[in-house]
Amino acid sequence: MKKTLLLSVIYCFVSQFVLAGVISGKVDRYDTNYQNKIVDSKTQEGLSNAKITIPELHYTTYSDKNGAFQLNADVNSQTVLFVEKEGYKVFSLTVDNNVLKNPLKLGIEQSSPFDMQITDGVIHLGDNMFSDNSANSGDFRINANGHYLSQTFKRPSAAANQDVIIRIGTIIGLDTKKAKQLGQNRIAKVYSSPAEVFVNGHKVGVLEVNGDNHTIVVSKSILKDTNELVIKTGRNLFQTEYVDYDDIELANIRIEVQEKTYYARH
Ligand SMILES: [Ca+2]
Repeated sequence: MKKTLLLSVIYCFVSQFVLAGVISGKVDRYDTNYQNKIVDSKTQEGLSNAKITIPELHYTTYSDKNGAFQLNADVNSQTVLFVEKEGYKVFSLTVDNNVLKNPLKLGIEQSSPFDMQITDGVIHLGDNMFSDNSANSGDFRINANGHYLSQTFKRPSAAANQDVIIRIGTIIGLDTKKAKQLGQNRIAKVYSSPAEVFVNGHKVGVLEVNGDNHTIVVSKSILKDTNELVIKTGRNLFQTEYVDYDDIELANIRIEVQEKTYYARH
């Protein structure tokens, strides 16, 4: 049941991509050979020497000359798997034992000169107080760095007069009403407000659902040469005695230029 939900979430994000006409973060089942594989998302060719990590487990491995890799990691609850390779965008995926039980074929996308990776590793926001039934609480081994993330970024030169995209590779642990409705946590009654995303003090989006590859468009009208991105985690709406921040994990945040527009103009 859990696997079905998870895969639905993954497929849901993949379909969003197809709809948006963006080729990125593709994940599908690899049925012909029971081995995990890293491929180029365009050519489908296996990619050698890609680095596969699960930071919370201190696990690292590399793909072989055919792009194949084995994962001998025990992932009891959801955590972030990264794939990194020179010349490719950092790829991240929510995994657990159910996901890893079946072979994964992960398509990674060639990097664009306009992308700016602005976070490294896994960032935990919150207060380290969470229910065992919270979405994916089991893997919260990183102490919270506070209830918000603040990061500055330069406006990409290719986006002098256009919107940019904030791409959040992976989100785990949101206990919002929507996450609860989707069966992403098992808390009986309570839920939290969504995480909020601000650029230069303007609210540009909210994060309500766990999963991979969230995108938020930032209007050129609020962009400056140097910008501040702030992501604030939500708070438990049923705790009035004190503030209980939603403990969440974010990974793989980058700023992207809408390349189609860029290439169309040049
Ligand atoms: Ca909390």
